[in-house]
Amino acid sequence: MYENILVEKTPPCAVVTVNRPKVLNALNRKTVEELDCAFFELGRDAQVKAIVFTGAGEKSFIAGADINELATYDATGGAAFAKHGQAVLNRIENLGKPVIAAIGGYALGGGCEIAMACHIRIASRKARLGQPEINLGVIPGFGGTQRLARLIGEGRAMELVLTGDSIDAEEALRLGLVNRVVAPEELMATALDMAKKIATKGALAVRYGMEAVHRGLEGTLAEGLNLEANLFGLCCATEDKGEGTRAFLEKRPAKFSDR
Ligand code: CO8
Repeated sequence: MYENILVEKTPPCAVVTVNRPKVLNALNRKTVEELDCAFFELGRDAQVKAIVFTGAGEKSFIAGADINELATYDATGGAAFAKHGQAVLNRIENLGKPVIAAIGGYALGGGCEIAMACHIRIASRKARLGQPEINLGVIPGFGGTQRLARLIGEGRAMELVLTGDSIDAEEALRLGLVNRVVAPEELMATALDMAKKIATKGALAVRYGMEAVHRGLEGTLAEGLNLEANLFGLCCATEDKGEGTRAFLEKRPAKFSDR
């Protein structure tokens, strides 16, 4: 069992909650390790087709890396913790099933970074996002300098990383940092509804769709189009494609088997 996180499975969805509300769900080493194990396990669980990721309490999603631990790192320890965190966030990003961040409050530093490794971000009106590391004399270390620039553009990422200013949910929506802003009481229901909706689709098409969008951004347009065509071809070899097209022609809902 985990000490700092909660994992609730209600197939086809699961909810992962960072559960350290007294420190606004700050990420210490143990929590990062637990997230690594939990997402590894959820990635292999065929019953789970979509995941909602959130933080306990009303005040915070995740207020960053645990500054008590950060204070103790030398160059070697800092690089090791950053690399470990990056590997865990890469695991989330490459899970092959959608992870939806439900951001109820502060998503700062490592919290903003982990939200950016998720595939979709839903924020409550009370959320605040940012990369305040510069105020601590460091820079983002869990991929923030890279994913933020890719999501919102270089100039705007530069401003957030260099000023350390946090922004509210509406500004995050305007910048494309979050997908939607909802009332606080609607946050979990909105995220879960989206997870459930995606879970009704064929898991292979979902995985290939994610891969095409995400990997495609890493190369040229020609490479991305080639990847898309190959993944489209793979979809055409699935039973789900047979079922999806047949169901449409027979005017009934499709029942995908994820094969
Ligand atoms: N780490 C540890 N404890 C924290 C953190 C944190 N990141 N954030 C909040 N807490 C604790 C506070 O110390 C406080 O504890 P206590 O009650 O014992 O005094 C408790 O949570 C409640 O916090 P506040 O009293 O400060 O609550 P406020 O509502 O006044 O303020 C803020 C909320 C604005 C979110 C404020 O707590 C804050 O600024 N927190 C720090 C945010 C931050 O700087 N985050 C970035 C951390 S660095 C980082 O994430 C780098 C990631 C890459 C790491 C690579 C590692 C090498």
